[in-house]
Amino acid sequence: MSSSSEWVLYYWPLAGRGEFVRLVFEEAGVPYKEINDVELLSKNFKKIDLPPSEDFSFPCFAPPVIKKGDFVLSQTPVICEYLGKKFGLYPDGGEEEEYHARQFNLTIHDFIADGRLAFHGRNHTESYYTQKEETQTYIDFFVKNRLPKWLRNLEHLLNANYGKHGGKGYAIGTKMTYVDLALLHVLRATESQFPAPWEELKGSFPLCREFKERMSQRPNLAAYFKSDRCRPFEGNSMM
Ligand SMILES: N[C@@H](CCC(=O)N[C@@H](CS)C(=O)NCC(=O)O)C(=O)O
Repeated sequence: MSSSSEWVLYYWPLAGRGEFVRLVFEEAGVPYKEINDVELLSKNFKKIDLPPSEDFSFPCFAPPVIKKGDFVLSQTPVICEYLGKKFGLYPDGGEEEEYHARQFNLTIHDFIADGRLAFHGRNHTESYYTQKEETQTYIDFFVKNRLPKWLRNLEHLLNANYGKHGGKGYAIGTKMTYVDLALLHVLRATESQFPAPWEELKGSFPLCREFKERMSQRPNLAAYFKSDRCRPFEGNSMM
């Protein structure tokens, strides 16, 4: 049971997409409780023949899901935007900037989804370990063709914003937003999953590298990364 004033995050007991949401809570310094019970999550989000057992006031397809009182929300980019707005991690430069933030955030989520698919070439709902050999071709293709393209776009986005705002160092506008946290997460996941290409490509993406180092040192985030709340990357799907 959770109290009506408490934020709850439902997610599998791993980093995964849940990490995007955790970073927003952690940077904002807002307490949250996690429910990582695999049986409960499976009942609600895996078994197609059962009605949801947990009290979700609005149907959700898959975790991460957040809940506070009666309010329930899923879809990671939407959750992060919603929490960002609530916790002051939201652009303040007007409507166009808000949409640019959303564009940037969704690009990051496309990158994560593309990377994940490469690890699940035969069946995207089955574990990587059941298709390790078959999917290696997809991983190789991703590393050669897709990874540099995604990173190039992220580098361009940072360059464009830094140029516009005299090198303020954020993804969007002149202040920290939920997009910075999403970008930090995807860059950490990339480095962890693809250490050799990350090293090889370092000359091509200096802004991304500097951004990742700098953001990781923000006090709340640095404390989180050192804490046992922060789970290691799985190493099997860029998450
Ligand atoms: N677009 C959704 C995707 C959610 C998703 O695929 N969640 C995974 C874990 S990262 C899951 O549990 N999927 C269950 C399923 O697709 O059946 C989001 O960004 O939140």
